[in-house]
Amino acid sequence: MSYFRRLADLPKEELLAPGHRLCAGCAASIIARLALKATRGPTIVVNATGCLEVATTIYPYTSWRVPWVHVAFENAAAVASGIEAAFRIMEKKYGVKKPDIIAFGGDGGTFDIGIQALSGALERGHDFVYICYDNEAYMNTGIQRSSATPLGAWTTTSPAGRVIPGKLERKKDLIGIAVAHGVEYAATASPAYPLDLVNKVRKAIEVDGPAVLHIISPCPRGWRFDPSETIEIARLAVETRFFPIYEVEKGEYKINIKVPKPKPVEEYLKRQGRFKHIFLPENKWVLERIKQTIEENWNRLLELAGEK
Ligand SMILES: Cc1ncc(C[n+]2csc(CCOP(=O)(O)OP(=O)(O)O)c2C)c(N)n1
Repeated sequence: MSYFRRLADLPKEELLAPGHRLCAGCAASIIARLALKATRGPTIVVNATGCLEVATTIYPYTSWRVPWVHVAFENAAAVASGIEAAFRIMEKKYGVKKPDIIAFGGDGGTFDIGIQALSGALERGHDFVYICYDNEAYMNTGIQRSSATPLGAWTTTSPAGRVIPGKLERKKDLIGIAVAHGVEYAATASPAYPLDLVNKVRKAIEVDGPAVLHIISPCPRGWRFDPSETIEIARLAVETRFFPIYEVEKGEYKINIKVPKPKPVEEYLKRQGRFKHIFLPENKWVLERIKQTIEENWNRLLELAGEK
């Protein structure tokens, strides 16, 4: 079910105010703006440290037009759990309306350092939405690799050179991890498909229990592309099957954006300086491995979605 059919149906109100200090072209602000348009209100946002948090709340200013809680790097899901548990009791005792609770974390704060808090919250079944905006590295502290950094990408801690050709490991399957906890709703999204994104956030909010969204968040600084190209890059990630858009509802996988004729992944990789070295003759094998990874992942999803 789609809550919003056209972009014109989205609320005009901006709950993330302009004037924040995120970089030009940063997708995290687009994702946060869109996600807040899906909220029913009242809403409470919990934000793990990372670019989104530090750049929107430089003292004494804030861009958040909803109640917002700063938490440490590792415990966004734990704090969201506590807020939800408190409201559950207040609802029962005093009839207070439970707010929409959204936790935002970067990939470092989600895939790596916040994974235990997230796992605990999902297992306990708290009613909240966890949104990972995935810029595929620890950007706020200077582009260090995370377990969400894709194979072959240059970062400052997976430097491409004579010793290694960028990151040697593959990306972790965050949605698979969420689904393994038995969550009712988990999905991926891209800011290049805003209606799909907003409708998924709304669906995640409406679920009675935890829901996890994994959203690709192109980063001009860390991925090395021009800030004007963010949405194009976010779309190419989908059109090349590099970042498939799918959802899992009560364990059932569904690919939301079919890509029958994928564009060559080179079109995506060549646009980003972080993959520049992949096109050197000695790194041909890395490109081949990237292609193989994409194909394996797509086939895995087709199988899970019963489309094979
Ligand atoms: C326990 C802890 N370790 C390290 C830091 C320093 N730190 C702050 S933000 C950040 C990077 C965050 O990366 P990510 O979650 O991917 O978000 P991004 O900055 O990319 O938006 C780090 C390492 C911290 N605040 N707390």
